[in-house]
Amino acid sequence: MMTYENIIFEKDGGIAVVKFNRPKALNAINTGVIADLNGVLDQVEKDSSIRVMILTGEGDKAFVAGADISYMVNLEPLKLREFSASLHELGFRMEALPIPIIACVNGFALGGGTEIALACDFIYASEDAKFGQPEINLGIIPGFGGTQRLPRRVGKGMAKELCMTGGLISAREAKEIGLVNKVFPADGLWEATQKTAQVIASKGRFSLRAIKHCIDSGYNLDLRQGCAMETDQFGLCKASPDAEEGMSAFLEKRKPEFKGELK
Ligand code: DAK
Repeated sequence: MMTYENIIFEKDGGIAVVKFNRPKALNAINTGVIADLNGVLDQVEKDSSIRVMILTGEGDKAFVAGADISYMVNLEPLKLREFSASLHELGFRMEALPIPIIACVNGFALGGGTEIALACDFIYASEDAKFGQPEINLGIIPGFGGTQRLPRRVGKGMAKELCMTGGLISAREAKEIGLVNKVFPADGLWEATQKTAQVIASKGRFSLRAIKHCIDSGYNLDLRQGCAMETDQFGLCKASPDAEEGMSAFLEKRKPEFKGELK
């Protein structure tokens, strides 16, 4: 397994555990983090034994406290634009990954931190996690999807309030607005996330990919086009041995064992 300077990457059965590892800078994102995460995604894409990925932060204080301000402060506008583009490419890559990604938010998830969590499939958070888009306090705007993915998740009004005030919200408030799926006491977050990851890892790879694709791509289509896409993906499931295994297991009153590969 390759090692990275800014990220810890471990495999636990079918689960890839990926930790942002710059705890002294509260795991702020710089070009090194982006390069390392791209390297991890290269590895994960090639390893068919990995069924699900968990993204979290090293240390007990932060998931990611945003883009690295000490890096951004010296960038010319066009370089800053390049930095934003590389982050957007990373977000699209995470969404295109054929396996689910769970954001396990264990502390501050600010600016780019909230945004990278939004590029994951769903978010679990500890009670003391904090979310927000404080870029406006720096005289800039969100540059990694905060004005785009956030309103799609929580609605335009709430997204505007968060981006325009730069205020932080608690994990409970984040759950109330639909940003976070579930909130756990800090010492129970990891176990709960792992448990859900294990449930997902036991499912069929093709079904997981098809669900992710249908929900993400279908969200931007009208209902009829989205349903047409679902119909195709539904039919395609039969191309994977997992469909036969799942239905046979039900009829034979046993637990299914999904082993299908992506075709
Ligand atoms: N960047 C760099 N260093 C950071 C950082 C960050 N975002 N956040 C924290 N640190 C560093 C602190 O500077 C401090 O370093 P030392 O002084 O120890 O060397 C260390 O982490 C511990 O932080 P504090 O001492 O401040 O800890 P506190 O508990 O007092 O406060 C805090 C925690 C999270 C409330 C505070 O650190 C804070 O407000 N941090 C900044 C949060 C923030 O504004 N985040 C948004 C960043 S802007 C774009 C792409 C993406 C984005 C924008 C544009 N394009 C490229 C165009 C996204 C932008 C952002 O994310």
